Amino acid sequence: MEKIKTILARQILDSRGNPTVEVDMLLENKGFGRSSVPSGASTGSYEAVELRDNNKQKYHGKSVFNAVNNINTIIGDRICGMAFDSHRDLDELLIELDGTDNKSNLGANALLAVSMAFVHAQSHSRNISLYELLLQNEPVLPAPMMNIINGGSHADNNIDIQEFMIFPLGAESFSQSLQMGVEIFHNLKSILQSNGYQTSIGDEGGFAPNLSSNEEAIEVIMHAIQKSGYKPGYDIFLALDVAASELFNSQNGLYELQSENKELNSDEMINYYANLCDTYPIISIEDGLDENDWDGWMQLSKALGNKIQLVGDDLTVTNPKRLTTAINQDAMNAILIKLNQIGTITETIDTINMAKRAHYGSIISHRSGETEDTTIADFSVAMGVGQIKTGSVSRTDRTAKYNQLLRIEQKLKDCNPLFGGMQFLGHQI
Ligand code: 2PG
Ligand code: MG
Repeated sequence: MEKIKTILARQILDSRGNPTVEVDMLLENKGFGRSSVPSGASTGSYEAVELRDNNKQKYHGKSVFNAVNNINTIIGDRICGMAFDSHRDLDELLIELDGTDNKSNLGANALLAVSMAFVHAQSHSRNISLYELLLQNEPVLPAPMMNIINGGSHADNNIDIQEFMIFPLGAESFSQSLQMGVEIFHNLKSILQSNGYQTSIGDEGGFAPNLSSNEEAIEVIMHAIQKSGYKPGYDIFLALDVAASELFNSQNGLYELQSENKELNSDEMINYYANLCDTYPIISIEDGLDENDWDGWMQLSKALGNKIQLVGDDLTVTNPKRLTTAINQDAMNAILIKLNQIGTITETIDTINMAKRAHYGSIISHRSGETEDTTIADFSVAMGVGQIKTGSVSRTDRTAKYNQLLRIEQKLKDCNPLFGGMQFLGHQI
């Protein structure tokens, strides 16, 4: 193993114009790795801590100079000159250096940037792709969940549900699924225009019109699917991320759907979803209920867990302890995986493997604030989980990941790589 020669962190900007951390790592054999970390808007309260300076005079309190300094001094002083057999060895040292359960000392943003830069440097130094370095079993090109209508805290519109995603499970390859998504996206734009709606976009590159209800968002997407010549429920399925923790009012225990003027308790929310699933080809619902509503999640699983994928995001925050609780309570059947919710590559892989052992699905995910970093594209192929959620098909922070998946698909074409869509349909239906 090569020794780490230098490590240099800096503050850069993310896709929302907020500061974030970037790291360059150089190994003694000139192996080089660069990574930058994303940032959420609808963050779960149990996520690892994203260290911000909170100095209102700078960047509205959002600068990350402390996290950057932690890398350039505390972490750099310790790891430069050392060689690590694997990312696990490095990550364990980072966790020890931080010394807290939630990475609040050095910052999960500091730790993750180093953890990711290390695997990039390793792959460069060995002259292999990142997905090859991290490969668990067989590579699988993931089916993309493409978020073509943005609402909730990712947009300025009135829609409560945060993400309306198309999921082209009927495609035969990743590139075909992307083509379907792009065609539907452009048809959706012209349908919105001809209905007199705005086509400005939200944080994840999807349209963000003001509509009369959440259901109307689904209706226009259904129309766009049909206009593109695809069959809903056969070629294209729908996936929602409700981000219900953002809708939950802890004062009265009710979920507020403002666009529809409704206040619903957990049982009523479950009925609301059951009706939507009866009417539309919805195959996956993420964060259908609040991050603390464990009883509600158990009921939701009983009601819909045999029919669709129920995904924990804020509920489980890529954390093995929260995932263990979910498994023990049978509260969901899939987990959203965000590296910065837990803070190192190794812990993220451990969480995925725990989900696999429980026969849970895993979806590798971006954050609403992203950078040009494409680590999650390679990571999704290497983990073989078959699903990725990385936004709409516009804006470079989102398309950078899809474009990297196209490169990987091209590289793998002679071995006819597995595609997650078929894998998913094999499992679920
Ligand atoms: C989510 C994510 C990504 P954020 O809720 O799943 O789409 O949003 O990064 O704002 O938490
Ligand atoms: Mg979510």
